[in-house]
Amino acid sequence: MKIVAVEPFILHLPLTQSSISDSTHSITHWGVVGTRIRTDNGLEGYGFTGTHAHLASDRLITSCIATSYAPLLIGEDANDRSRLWTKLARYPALQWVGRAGITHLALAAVDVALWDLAAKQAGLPLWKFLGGQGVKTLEAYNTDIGWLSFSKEDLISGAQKAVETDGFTRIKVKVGHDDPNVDIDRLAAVRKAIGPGVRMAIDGNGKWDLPTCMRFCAQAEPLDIFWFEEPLWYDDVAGHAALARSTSIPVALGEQLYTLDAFKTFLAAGALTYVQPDVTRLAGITEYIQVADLAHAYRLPVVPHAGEMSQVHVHLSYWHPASTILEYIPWIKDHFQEPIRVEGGVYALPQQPGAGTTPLPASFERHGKSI
Ligand code: 0YR
Ligand code: MG
Repeated sequence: MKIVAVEPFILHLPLTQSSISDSTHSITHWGVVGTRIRTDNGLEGYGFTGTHAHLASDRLITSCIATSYAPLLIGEDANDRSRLWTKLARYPALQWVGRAGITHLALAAVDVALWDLAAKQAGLPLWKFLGGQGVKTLEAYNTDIGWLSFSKEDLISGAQKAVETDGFTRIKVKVGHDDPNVDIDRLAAVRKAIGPGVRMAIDGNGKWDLPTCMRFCAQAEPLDIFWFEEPLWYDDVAGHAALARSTSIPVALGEQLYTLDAFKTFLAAGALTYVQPDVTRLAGITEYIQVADLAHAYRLPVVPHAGEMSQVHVHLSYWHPASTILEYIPWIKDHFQEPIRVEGGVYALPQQPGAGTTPLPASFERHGKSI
């Protein structure tokens, strides 16, 4: 299966709300930035990273794919995923300018496209191609009800609807106001509205410092918080370890970690409990598997961050034995040949061959940007 074309693309897909904010970002669109890879047997693989739909930085990613990676891929055997990953990641001139960041996001897209191709060639959904169902039931948690930009009233009614009407048993609420008491007040109101049985995680998106987090956690503990995600600056290993020691609320992170080595450092320091790798920020499925295996060796749960809005992670989570639950944000699903589907709080098992990454032709026409 020889690679004959590498064709990068940029899609800017509108959110289901007009805009949302967490503690550090405000966005109106999700960026699906990646590549199609064509092979001589007529197959097309798709892989992409996730961005905040900023055209200038998205073009840095597609430029890396088009000008640096494509020449290294054309003519190669698409089935040599591991060899090609190393060829691209360790190409001396590229390694010099980026072991993380833009080059890594670009490599993520390429690697996912190669896995998509392999599964399509086998005629199997990725989870089956990888070895079948290691997890019986994959529960979804709803992030889309909990944005920081929502008023307290909207937050409560959205959480109630997710639980009572849609059947979610898990939700996530964003925190990170300048005054943490505002967050305590919002979380207490949500807990009161949804009752004690629903799992409620929270996500700070790296905004607060250690003393703020410690004080906040002491107040939040009675609210039965399932995990506190990205409480501190993304790279602060010692800070997360100190926080983890000081509170009974489990720490979660990973969506901003680019490498296996970064996960190793956090895990070895005892700085996190819920491990959140993302195929769109790690260099694809190849590196994701290494991280999931590493977490499994620590007997910690793997709960991927949905940089691809779970189109790929639903396959990986149904396959990998360390997976327990998966984030749900329904922003981009309807732009794909096989959209993710959650019913009664549980993910449907994908059926179509591939990694779930093939966008619809109409979405390219309506939302494609020039690279
Ligand atoms: C919006 N999920 C997250 C979104 C989300 C961010 O900026 O990208 O909140 O990725 O933290 O857990
Ligand atoms: Mg997060």
